[in-house]
Amino acid sequence: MDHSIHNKQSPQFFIDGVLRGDVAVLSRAITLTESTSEDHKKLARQVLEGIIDKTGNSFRLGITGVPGVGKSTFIESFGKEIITRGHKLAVLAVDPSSNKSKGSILGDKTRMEELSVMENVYVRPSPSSGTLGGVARASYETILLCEAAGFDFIIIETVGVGQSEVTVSKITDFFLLLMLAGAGDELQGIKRGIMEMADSVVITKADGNNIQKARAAKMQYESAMHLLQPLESGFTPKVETCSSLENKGITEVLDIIENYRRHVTANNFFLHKRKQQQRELLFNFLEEKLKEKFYTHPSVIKSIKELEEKSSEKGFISFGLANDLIENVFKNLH
Ligand SMILES: Nc1nc2c(ncn2[C@@H]2O[C@H](COP(=O)(O)OP(=O)(O)O)[C@@H](O)[C@H]2O)c(=O)[nH]1
Ligand SMILES: [Mg+2]
Repeated sequence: MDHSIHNKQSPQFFIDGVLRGDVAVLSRAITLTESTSEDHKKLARQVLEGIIDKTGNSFRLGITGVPGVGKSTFIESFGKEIITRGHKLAVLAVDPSSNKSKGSILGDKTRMEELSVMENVYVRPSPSSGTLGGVARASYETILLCEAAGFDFIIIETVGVGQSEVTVSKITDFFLLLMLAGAGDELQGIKRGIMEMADSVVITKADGNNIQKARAAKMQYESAMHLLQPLESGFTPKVETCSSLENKGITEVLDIIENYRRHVTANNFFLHKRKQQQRELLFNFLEEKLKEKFYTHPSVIKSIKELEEKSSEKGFISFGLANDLIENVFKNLH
């Protein structure tokens, strides 16, 4: 990330640049939304307000799977197919490894060398540090900016460890889970919950000696997915195998996603889900802010300390006093 830029420009400079599809300005606008400086935050808010009418018109695809499963390689190959079908593609990589050592896990292909230099493609690493709500908000705002800049297909790559994939599933229209054949669910860190969130599964690296294993895995996952609850979308999750290196199974995956898109557009689930997501993001944000404001307020810190002392004197927690503390905070609200 380029910290040397100084954002002395007016909100209109960013708004015009983003709407023009100028990726240099787009990148700077995204950096603003990620900034912790109050000036930048204010500017970012003005920019977002200025572009919001031009957002929403895209398909947002979340891709997850353990490190090394082949997400970045898949996106290289899959992204080219998306471009061939006439889309403008933005790829946001939520990759914790990119911050740390440049030497990466299992030959990581985060940079997507070929795809990132293609016309109509924009590749951007996203921040993966900070609170879940923070990552969700920053990624969501990045999506909005990319949409305003004319990108109508957005891919978010996330690592299937920890909670980041849950976050990503909350800001995307379709959630694709990549799996390795024969690695065992436990080894892949994939919990049942993640499978339940997946709109479809792709078994990667179905090439060479791995083809048979991949086919067997496909059948296993197909039957496993049948045991799960039907999805709210009314769409039956599909399982596909692919080889990103040999470019096999890639168009099939895009066909699945386009079928899904037609399906949820026809039954209105597409908009319904986006509205639900917006509501959830809003409440997550409010909860996080509320907590932060509360626990960092000097008089709350003081009151809590007193509360702890009184509770230990009495030998029990005084919920009454805790309640008074909250009531005091809200006393002045009308
Ligand atoms: N044989 C084979 N190897 C692959 C395929 N896709 C990815 N790989 C390799 O798997 C390793 C990890 O890939 P990468 O895309 O960085 O995985 P990510 O961590 O999930 O993003 C790299 O060495 C890739 O070359 C594939 O389709 N076939
Ligand atoms: Mg990767």
